[in-house]
Amino acid sequence: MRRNTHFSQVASRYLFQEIRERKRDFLQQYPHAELISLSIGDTTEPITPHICQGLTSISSSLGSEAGYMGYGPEQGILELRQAIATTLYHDRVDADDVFVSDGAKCDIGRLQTLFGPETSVALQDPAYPAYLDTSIIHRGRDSIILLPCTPENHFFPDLALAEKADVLFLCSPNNPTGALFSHEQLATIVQFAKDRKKIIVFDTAYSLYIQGDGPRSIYEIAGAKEVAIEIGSFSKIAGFSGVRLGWTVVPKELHYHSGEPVRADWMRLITTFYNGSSIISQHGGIAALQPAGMSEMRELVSFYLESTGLLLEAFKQLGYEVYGGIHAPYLWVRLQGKSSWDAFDELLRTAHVLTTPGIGFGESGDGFLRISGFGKRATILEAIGRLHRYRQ
Ligand code: PGU
Repeated sequence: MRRNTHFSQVASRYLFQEIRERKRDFLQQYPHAELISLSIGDTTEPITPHICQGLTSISSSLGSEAGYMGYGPEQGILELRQAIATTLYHDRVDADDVFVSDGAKCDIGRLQTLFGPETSVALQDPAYPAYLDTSIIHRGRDSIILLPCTPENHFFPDLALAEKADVLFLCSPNNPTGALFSHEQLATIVQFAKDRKKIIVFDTAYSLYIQGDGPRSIYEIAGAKEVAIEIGSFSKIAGFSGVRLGWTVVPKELHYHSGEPVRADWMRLITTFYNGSSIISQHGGIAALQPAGMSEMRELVSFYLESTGLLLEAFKQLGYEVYGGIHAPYLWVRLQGKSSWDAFDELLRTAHVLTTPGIGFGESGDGFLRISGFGKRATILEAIGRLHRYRQ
C-alpha cells in the first residue's frame, strides 16, 4: 500500500519524542549527568487525597459483584458531564453538550477527523505542536495558515490572515507563550468567526491557572456557542496526565453552513471511533469537581505557578526578555540572537537542564525557549542555581 504522503511533511519525530531521544543520547554519552527537565509540561506532584480517593474507591468496587461495570456511554458518565457543566462552566453550557474524553490531545486528533480532508485550518504560531501535526497528517501542509503571535503584536494574531480558514485553533492561556486573551480580544475573535461562519476550537487546558478575571472559557463571550468548540483537560489541573481525562464541548447551537448541527456528527464520530474514557478516570474527575477536589486543584495550581514565578524572577535577573509565567506554567524566553536548538543544546551541555526549543512550536518560535514550571520545588531551585552558574 502507498504511504499517506502527508507523513513526509511532518518532522519524523513529534517534538517531545525528539527531546526524549536527545536526552537519551546525551545520557549515553554522560551517564552520570543529573539532568533536570524544564521541558515537557508534565505534572510531578502526587494526586491529592480527595481526588485519589475518587480513583481508589471506584477501582476497588470494580472487584465486587455489585460494583462491576463494563462499557459506559461513549460521551461519559452523566454525573461527570453535569459536574463539568455546573462547576467549571457555571451552567453556561448544557451537560448534554459536554463530551468526556481520554484527554485533550486525543480529542484534537479526533476533531481533525470531524473536519475532514477539505478544511483549511488557521493556527497561532507558535502553538501546541499537536494542532499543526494533526492538521498536516490529515490534510497536508498547504491547508494550514499560520498566524504569528509574537511580542511585537502582543501575541494577538492578525485575523485578516485567517480570512481563508474554515477553522481556527486557539489556546488561552497559551502554550507556549503564556499569553492570555482578554474578554475584548476574545469577543473580537468570536465576532470575526461569526461574520465569516468559521469554527473556533478553543483549548483551555490551563484555564485554572488564570489569575484575576480573564476569560476562562470562550463561552463567557455572548454568542460564542454558535461558533466555538472548547477543549478542556484534567492533566494540568488535577495531575491526570497519566490517569487521562479531558472533555470537549460541542454546543447544539453550532451549525455548518448547510445548517446541520456539528454536535450530531461529533456524537456519531466518538460513538464510532471511541469507547469512552476509563470509568476510573471519570470517577477521579467527579471527585476533582467536588468542593474538596476543587480546593485541592487550586492549591496544586498555585504550587506550580509559584515555581513558575521563581523561574520567571531568575530569568529576569539573568537579563533575559521573558513572557508568560503569570496565567500559565510556562515562560517564553527570548534568546539573545541564538537559534532555539543551539540554546537548547548549550543549556543541556553546560547546565544539564532540558528545555523546549521555541521552534518546536512553530516558525515564529525560533529564537525562544519554553521553560516549564512543572517540577519538584527542590529541582526548580537546583535548576535556578545552575542557570546562575551557567550565566557567570
Ligand atoms: N492542550 C494543550 C494546550 C497542552 O499544552 C497539552 C499538553 C494538551 C492539550 C494535552 O492534554 P492531555 O489532556 O494530557 O491530552 N501539553 C504538554 C504535553 C505535551 C504533549 O504533547 O502531550 C506540553 O508540554 O506542551
